Amino acid sequence: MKRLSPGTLAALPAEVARPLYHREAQKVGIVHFGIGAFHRAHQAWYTDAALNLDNGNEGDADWAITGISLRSAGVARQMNPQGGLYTVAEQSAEGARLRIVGSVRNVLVASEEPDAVIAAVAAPSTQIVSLTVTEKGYCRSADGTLNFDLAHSLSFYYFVTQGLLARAKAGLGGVTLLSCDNLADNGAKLESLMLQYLARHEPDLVPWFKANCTCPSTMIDRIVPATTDEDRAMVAKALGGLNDDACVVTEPFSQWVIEDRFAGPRPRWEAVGAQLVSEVGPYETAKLRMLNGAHSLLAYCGLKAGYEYVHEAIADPALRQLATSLMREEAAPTITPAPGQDLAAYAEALIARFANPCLNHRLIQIAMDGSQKIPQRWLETLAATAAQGRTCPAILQGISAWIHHLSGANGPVDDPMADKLTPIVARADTPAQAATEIFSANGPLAGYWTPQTRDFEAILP
Ligand code: CS2
Repeated sequence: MKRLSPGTLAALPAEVARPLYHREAQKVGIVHFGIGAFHRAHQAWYTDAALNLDNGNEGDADWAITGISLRSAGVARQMNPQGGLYTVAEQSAEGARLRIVGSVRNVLVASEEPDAVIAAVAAPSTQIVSLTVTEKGYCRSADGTLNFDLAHSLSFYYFVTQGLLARAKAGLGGVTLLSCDNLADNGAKLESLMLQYLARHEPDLVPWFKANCTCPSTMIDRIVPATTDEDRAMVAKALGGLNDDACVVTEPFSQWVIEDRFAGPRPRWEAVGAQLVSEVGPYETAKLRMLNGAHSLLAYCGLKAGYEYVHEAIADPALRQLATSLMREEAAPTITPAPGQDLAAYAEALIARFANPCLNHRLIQIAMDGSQKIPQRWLETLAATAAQGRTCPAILQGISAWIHHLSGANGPVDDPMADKLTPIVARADTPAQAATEIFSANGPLAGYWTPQTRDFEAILP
């Protein structure tokens, strides 16, 4: 079967939207670390729209993206033979809408071509280095500082540093480092971690970095399940029989709130739906504590109840009630909304998004890396609520189900801290005992929240 590529683009069915700009004429303006499904359905999709800007406006120019995979060659093999082209299929009960995205120029595998990655960061046309490396990709220790054993020569820190060093030597300007991961205060965190790395490995670059680079915070939101063979078959059919190995399936909804603090030029993302604001905090906190908090709750409690997908779990009245309580009664009261931000309406919209019957979003996908996700999704809410003299029964039920997950109930535990967490759970007599140890002052998740006995008595057997 033929494959999607620049040469087969003209053969696509007319209803499939495609790039209207001259792809080859664009310079690479963005280098992106972590070119997984999420980036392809989100930032690359916004950038493609900015390059298009077809409402009578001329598109932006020179924002092509070079994607970087740190280790795996899988995405490069999917995308490079297709000239970087891929399909974004938006799926809902109303049907599917397909668009071919053209903003990605190529994918480099850092472990195979490290010099090319450094050269991409150092190229004069590069203005933005963005990241979706997941929570664990930031290589933090339990106390939030940089773990230098993890941040070695195959981490983004190394490649960004080498690229910036070359820029400084060549007398080029700095870049904007744009974290697009689900961390609280992701820009400030990235800046602090980057400075810790530079102070140890390239101290002379610290003043240049401070003077020439910025790290804005972002809130990114779009539900993007891992692509399956069925998804690829559905897309091939809709493309009139062309295979697309790099396609992604997502929901119609998307949101991107970006702190407008760039070191240099940026695409006109605000013209294609992104919100450029001075303060991302309230959006980011609401998204992490409500959407992601409810997601993790549905994942652990849903798996315990025998479900496989998010839409199945949210259809269960008891789990739906639990997710609603977490969002409305536990998380929302800890958030100071921005003007016009309606948290009750947000919770309602989230329930509807979780119920999308056309997205096969696996609970086990959300359940991975719990140790990296739970602090900003649950523990910050628990700590803020405890300070107000209240407790969070829904989140505590989530913690109980997470401990059940750590016992291996849903298969091998996929978490960078599994070697610390699973032995605690294995030797504890009760989930309450395991939780007490995990969150205690010497435990693997110390420092976020200290459970009180009353927290567990009511919930955990
Ligand atoms: C999910 C997120 O996998 C997970 O942990 O909670 O990836 C979620 O789908 C996105 O943050 C939605 O924007």
